[in-house]
Amino acid sequence: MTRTLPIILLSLAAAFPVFAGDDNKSAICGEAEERYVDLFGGPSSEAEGVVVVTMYKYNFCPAEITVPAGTTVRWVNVDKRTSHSVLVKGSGIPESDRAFPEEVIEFTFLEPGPQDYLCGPHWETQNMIGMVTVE
Ligand SMILES: [Cu+2]
Repeated sequence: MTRTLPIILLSLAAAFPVFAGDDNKSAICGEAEERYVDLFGGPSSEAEGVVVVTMYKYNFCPAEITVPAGTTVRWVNVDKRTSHSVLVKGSGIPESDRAFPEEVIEFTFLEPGPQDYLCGPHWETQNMIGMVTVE
């Protein structure tokens, strides 16, 4: 019996990416950036007038950013099939519509301070949450 335990643990880790370590998360975000470049023809850091956060495999990439007040964040869904939303907690703005693959959601951050946000369909089951610190 005990010999099968490591296999069970491995398959649990595969089934629940929420338990994935930081290494796995940065690999996912690396993949997300590759998807972004394929779809939009250049790196996400070169998007004009906005700061891009990709949404991929139940992660926001990067999950935490710091921006000056007045910055528009553009969340870009680079997944192949999954749709995501953005809800900026405490903003008084309702949850966004779902963004399907290659669609975007934008939000302009005016209030200084840390602002938590989440993906409506995935924050609970996949821990899909992020934070924007506004300076
Ligand atoms: Cu999501």
